[in-house]
Amino acid sequence: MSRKVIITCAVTGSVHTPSMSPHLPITPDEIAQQAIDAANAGASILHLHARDPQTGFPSPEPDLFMEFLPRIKAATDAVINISTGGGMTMTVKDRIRAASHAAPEMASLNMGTMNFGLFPALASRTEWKHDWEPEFIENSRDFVFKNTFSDIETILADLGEANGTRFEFECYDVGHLYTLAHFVDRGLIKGPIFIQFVLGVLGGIGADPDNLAHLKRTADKLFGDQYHFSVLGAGRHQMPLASMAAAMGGNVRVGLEDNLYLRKGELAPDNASQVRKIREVLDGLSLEIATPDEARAILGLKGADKVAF
Ligand code: KMH
Ligand code: ZN
Repeated sequence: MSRKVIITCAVTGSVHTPSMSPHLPITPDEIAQQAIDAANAGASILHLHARDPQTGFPSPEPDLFMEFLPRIKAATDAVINISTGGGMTMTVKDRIRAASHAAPEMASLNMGTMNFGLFPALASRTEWKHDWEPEFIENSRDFVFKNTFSDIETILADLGEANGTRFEFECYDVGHLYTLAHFVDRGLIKGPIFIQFVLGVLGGIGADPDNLAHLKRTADKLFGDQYHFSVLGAGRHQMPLASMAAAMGGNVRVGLEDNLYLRKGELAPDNASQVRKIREVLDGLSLEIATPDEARAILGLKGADKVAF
């Protein structure tokens, strides 16, 4: 198959809070609609989190996921990827519940314990829709994003072994690639490996071209041609880094989970607008996008008929 670019759209996440953008999808209706629109715009993978519909607080509740997963599946052919990163207040056990219940084709798997600082965002806002928001963001100053070897083993066993779910391996620094290689060496992870290089999170590697080149060079050394990579640049780094990824032979991730803007000073009206924007870049590079079935073939996924929703 000639090279096709997989677009992942991460629709809402758990990093941004409702006051930061009126366009951040919160309710199951909003998440479903924006996910469907993103798929129609060209995203072949939808990376999904849930939120409490009243407050917008990130939620691990499988019942909430089940309010939008079947609707997205009925309306699109896109691959569903359920987060196991969850949100700051969740235990690892909680973070796995939705993916364990729904047995999706894909789930995220974060490859190392780290700091994850959102608190600089406090400086740019004084008014909040919900009381929980400033406290949630401030608490990131003391937050440890826990992804120990034991956590990774649990997720590989409970989701991978048990349900045939495959993973978006989120690597926020070079060491995370060595952790991934460790699990490959133990035979607990088999190809095709899909690595999401995450750049620009406060606590992870910085978002610049040199760092992306170093991540790719390291992955080439560790995994040879047995892997595919995609790139997620946090905030304003999203489009530049996704563009670099595409030019370097990789795949791209966009979506309001990682960046609320379409361009400087202009909030993205929805997720689909970011998908359309990266498609313009891909088109400029004469790159074709992968359909969901092409993404399934590239990543060795089990198929949408084998999920539990
Ligand atoms: N928002 C990303 C930087 C996950 O859901 O597993 C991290 C993420 C984690 O996507
Ligand atoms: Zn996520």
